[in-house]
Amino acid sequence: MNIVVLGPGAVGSLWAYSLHQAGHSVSVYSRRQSPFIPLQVDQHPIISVQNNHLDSLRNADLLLVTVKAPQVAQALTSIKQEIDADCIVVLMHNGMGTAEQISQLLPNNPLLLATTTHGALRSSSEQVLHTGLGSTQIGGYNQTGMQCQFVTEVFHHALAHVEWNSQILNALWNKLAINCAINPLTAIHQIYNGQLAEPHYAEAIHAIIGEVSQVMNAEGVEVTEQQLEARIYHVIEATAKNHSSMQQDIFHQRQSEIDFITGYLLQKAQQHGISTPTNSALFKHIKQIEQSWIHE
Ligand code: KPL
Repeated sequence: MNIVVLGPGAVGSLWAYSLHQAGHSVSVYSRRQSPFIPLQVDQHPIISVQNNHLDSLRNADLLLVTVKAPQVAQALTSIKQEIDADCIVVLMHNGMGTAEQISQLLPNNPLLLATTTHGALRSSSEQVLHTGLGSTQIGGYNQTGMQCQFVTEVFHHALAHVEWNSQILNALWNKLAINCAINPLTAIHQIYNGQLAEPHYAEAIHAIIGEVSQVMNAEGVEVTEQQLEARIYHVIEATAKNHSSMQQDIFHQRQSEIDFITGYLLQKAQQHGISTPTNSALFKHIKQIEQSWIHE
């Protein structure tokens, strides 16, 4: 397939490299200016892929979008004219809310959503470390996207394990719940994920989960508070020595994904008339931190 990866950060580069090694014609679109960029995963051979190559984009069968949620709409708007109406668009990032934006921007394209638990870390401008073997779920968002189940094989062949999920929004909601509990707290307190297991965070986590589970149920996602709590503490333990993406964004004074994590939750809660005082306070706190940089 002709595949373009939009936003070759750590996860995007891992996929670009893996899809290239699986025999596909892969190029990337990035903020970098050079016509070719080198890619390497761990100690595997370095490859060179075309960057910002208009013809590759025009001929793309599949566009894998791995920029962060706040950049998705802007990145796709800038190249919209060059995307063929048959090109399959796959969104892969933390958070929710971009699918609504992109299905309006590219109404005719098959739209798929994916969530992955692979760990990837950029160690230099060309090298990415595959820090954790994970799995990926993928599913259709619109009618034509739902007919693209074959993409599962393409992705699975490149970087196992990949499963088709006909209820992909449920999977994204479950990931969102984990991000709502871990990301704002670790960012505000500037702590490792594992520190959230300390007893003084239990009350806050419990309150977050209570609100998130109500919104999930109202959205038709069946889940109990107990199930969410068990999953969240499992991730806290499994990623104990990691910093969350929001902790990193706040530390480096970069715009966080709060609008597409807690912000998305609050938007849905409001539509269902569910009160969310704990998540609202966390949302405001992160926003205040982000706004304080502007005045520095
Ligand atoms: O997805 C994550 C993130 O950091 O954004 C978790 C699961 C919380 C792992 O750090």
